[in-house]
Amino acid sequence: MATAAEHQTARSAPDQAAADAARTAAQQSAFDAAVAADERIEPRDWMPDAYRASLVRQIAQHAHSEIIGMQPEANWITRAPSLRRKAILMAKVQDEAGHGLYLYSAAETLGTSRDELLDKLHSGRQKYSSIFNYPTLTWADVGAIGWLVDGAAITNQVPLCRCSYGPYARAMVRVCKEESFHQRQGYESLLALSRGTEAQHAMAQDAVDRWWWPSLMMFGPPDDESSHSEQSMTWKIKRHSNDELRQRFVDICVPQAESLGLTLPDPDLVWNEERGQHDFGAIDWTEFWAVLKGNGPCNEQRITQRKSAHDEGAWVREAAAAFAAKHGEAKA
Ligand code: FAQ
Repeated sequence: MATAAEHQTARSAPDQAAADAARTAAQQSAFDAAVAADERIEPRDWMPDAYRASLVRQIAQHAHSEIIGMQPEANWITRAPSLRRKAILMAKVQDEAGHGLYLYSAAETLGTSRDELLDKLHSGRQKYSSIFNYPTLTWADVGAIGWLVDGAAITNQVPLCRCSYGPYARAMVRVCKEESFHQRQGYESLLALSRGTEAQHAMAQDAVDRWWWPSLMMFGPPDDESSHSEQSMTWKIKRHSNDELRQRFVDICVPQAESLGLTLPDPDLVWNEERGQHDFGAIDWTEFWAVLKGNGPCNEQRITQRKSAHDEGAWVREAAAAFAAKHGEAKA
């Protein structure tokens, strides 16, 4: 025979389900209202599971891009042409590591651990930006990365300073300030080459020829093939579509290329008076999807190097953890 308590539980279960549903609906309304009012969502606020998952996906991919992105440029640290250029490049590569740290911390506020995210990067379950699967063949590539890759990153990330998720938006403010310095140093470095000897000018032009199209791909697939854009824009994670930002970037780059005395490798690039924007040639999306699938020129090399850096750095993480534990004990 059922006890009084069991009767009580049986009676209250549907009531409980209704109460839970009402609470979730109220939380969803409060979330929607906060997003609509351009308020920030903070880590302890209620948020839909899909919003949390999409943020973890994007922030993790962004963090991974920052640390994998250290590799192509680090390739030139020991061969920088002067002490000044070397000091600038070392500072830039260190900044990228710092950006990775802010971003992993932002992702951790959503309930994931850094170990889990790195594990997903190393096992290919999370992505990093397609751009870092291209090689840096000459010193001019360092300038082209600064001008074009950091330039594209800023164009994409300035609107992220207004992202609805507070920790991500705040991280972006500092990242953008540093990216701005990176972009300027790249431009200045390319300008020096462009105005240098004939061979230096040719080297700068060759680098721009190789980095231009992959930089346009950084903004992601065209809007009609972008699986996340619509939802991310409704949630105000993204403020503009991939194509809008790509167009903005092209329009910024054209006059800068002219000032640099370099040409952009696109015969279809032309000012469209009616649109008030530049028309530009077709992007090779087959190449983009191939790179995403792991078949770019350097995918394998980047992940192998990342994993070995992680393994070789194990003693540093262990030492830091032991130090923190010792300090904790001493305090206790
Ligand atoms: N590479 O539906 P969408 C930097 C994936 S930081 C690889 O349009 P979404 C600094 C996308 O994840 C550069 N994968 O996706 C630096 C999705 O796959 P999933 C990184 C890409 O998220 C400079 C699928 O395609 N910046 O450069 C790419 O709405 C120099 C469908 O795409 C950021 O991460 C790509 N290019 O829009 C460091 C910025 N594009 O996840 C060192 C933050 C798309 O379903 C040296 N992220 N995919 O498996 C974003 O703004 C967005 O995530 C987009 C993509 C715009 C990248």
